[in-house]
This record gives sequence, C-alpha cells and structure tokens, in this order.
Amino acid sequence: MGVSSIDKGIDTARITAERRELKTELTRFMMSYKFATDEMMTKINILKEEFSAIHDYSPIEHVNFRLKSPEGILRKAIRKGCPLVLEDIRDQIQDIAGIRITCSFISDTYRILDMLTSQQDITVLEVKDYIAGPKSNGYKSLHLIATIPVFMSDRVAPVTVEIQIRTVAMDFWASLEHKIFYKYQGEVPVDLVHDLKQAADVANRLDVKMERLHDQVVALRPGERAETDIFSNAGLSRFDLPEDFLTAISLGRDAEDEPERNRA
Ligand code: 0O2
Repeated sequence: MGVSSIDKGIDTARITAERRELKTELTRFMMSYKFATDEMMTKINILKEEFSAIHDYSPIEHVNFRLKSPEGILRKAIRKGCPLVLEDIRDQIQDIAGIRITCSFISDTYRILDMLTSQQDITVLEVKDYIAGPKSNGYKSLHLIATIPVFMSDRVAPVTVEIQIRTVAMDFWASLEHKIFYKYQGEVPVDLVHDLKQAADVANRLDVKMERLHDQVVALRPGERAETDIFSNAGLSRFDLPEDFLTAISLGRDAEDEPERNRA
C-alpha cells in the first residue's frame, strides 16, 4: 500500500516534469514563429520605406500578419494526416506564420517577390504563382514559402513563413470568397461559384486597367520618377532643408570631385 503510493507520487512527479518540459518546448516552438514573423516584417517594412523614399509611390499598400493558433495548427495537422509531433508539424504545416502583402499593381507583386527572394538569408522553399495560373474558382495570389534563420539563446533555427502577395483587388475578392466558403462550409451553391468566378474576372480587368493608367501617368513625367522624397516620407517638408546645409554639402562634394578633375 505504502510502496504503491510512493510509486504513484514518483509517477505524478515524472508526469509533471514531462508536461513542464513539453510546455517549454511548445512555447519555444510558437515563439520561433513569432520571431520569424518579426524578422520578415522588418524586412518588408524596410523595403516599403526605402521604395517609397526613392520612388514617388509605395508598391505595398498594407501588410498583415498572423500566427496560427495552437488549435488551428492541430486542426490542420489532423486534416492533412500529419503526425502530432513537433518535427512533423514543423515540416508539413508551412503557414503557421503567415504574412500577407497587399500591393497596388500586379507588377508590384512580382517586384516584391523578387526583392524578398533575392535576400541572402531567405531560403525559398516554394513559390506558387496563382496569378499566372489562377485556381479554378478565380483565386489569384503569389505564395512564397521560405525559411528565415531565427537566432535563439542556444541555437539558430530556420523557421518557415508563408507570404501571400496580391493586389488590392485580389485581396478584396479573396476575403469575400473566404467568408462565403466558410459560411457554406465548403458547399458553395453553383450559381454563387459562377458569380464569384465572374467577380474574379472583373477584379482582374480592374487590375490590368489600373496598371495601364498608372503606367500612362508615370510616362507623362519621367523626370520626376527618380526624385527622392525622403523628407516628406519622414513627415518633413523638403523645403525645411536650410540653404546653408545644402551649400555646405555641395561645397564638400565639389572638394571631393576636385582631385578627379585635376587628374583628368
Ligand atoms: P487560412 O485560414 O487562410 O490559413 P496547404 O493546405 O497550405 O498545405 P494548399 O492548400 O495547397 O496547401 O496551399 P495553398 O493553395 O498555397 O493555400 C494556402 C492558403 O492560401 C490558404 O490557407 C488560404 O489562406 C489561401 N488560399 C488558397 N486558396 C484559396 C482560395 O481559393 N480562396 C481563398 N480565399 N484563399 C485561398 P488555408 O490554410 O486554406 O486557410
């Protein structure tokens, strides 16, 4: 009797220790996705700010991110027949960390994709181009699945992030389609499926037309395109620059050029 209660006590202590260890492991697992999202968001924000400082518009309208909830991860793992083991979940569920970049124009989606995939510390696992090849329901987006190294206290872990890149029109369509899909639990009536497909075509025509208009406007004033507007982006008027400062900078530049000129 006494021995069995000691055994029980040992068992309880072991289970408690195991649960504590699992909790730590799970927390680290979820945190790694949060850190990967933070790192990727920093990269995207740098691209956004730098681009709008150098050009006269931002190709990124807005950026959202979300971490799948533990319940959502479990649901997806069960749906995909993935073993409920962290290593398998890490390998098979690729959208635990999800970022959505909404762009102004179709060409911007590819431009942003190129800018991200050419960064040295981003490893591309897969690119799904649903813009060039839309899904049968009309869904369009670029999906980039990539890893980014996350530096933890005792290790560096490559963490997978899914980045969806689409235009405002594609995003508008996808949000509505997502709502309808869930409302009908996947069994969307045929006429609604047909209307959604038509709406996707209209959205695409709008994208093409808006981009054409934008190109026309840009072509009208080519000289202004390269104009740097870093001050207005920083909330400053560019006329706030003191003349003395400009003079000093241009004198400095002339002085730097001087040896070149002398040599020539
Ligand atoms: P949620 O709730 O947005 O996270 P996967 O299941 O990801 O391993 P799949 O389905 O081949 O494999 O991946 P795909 O096609 O790249 O889709 C991943 C995500 O893209 C989806 O995540 C959606 O967010 C979005 N998506 C894909 N197809 C559609 C579509 O037809 N309509 C809409 N509105 N969104 C779509 P989840 O996990 O399905 O959903």
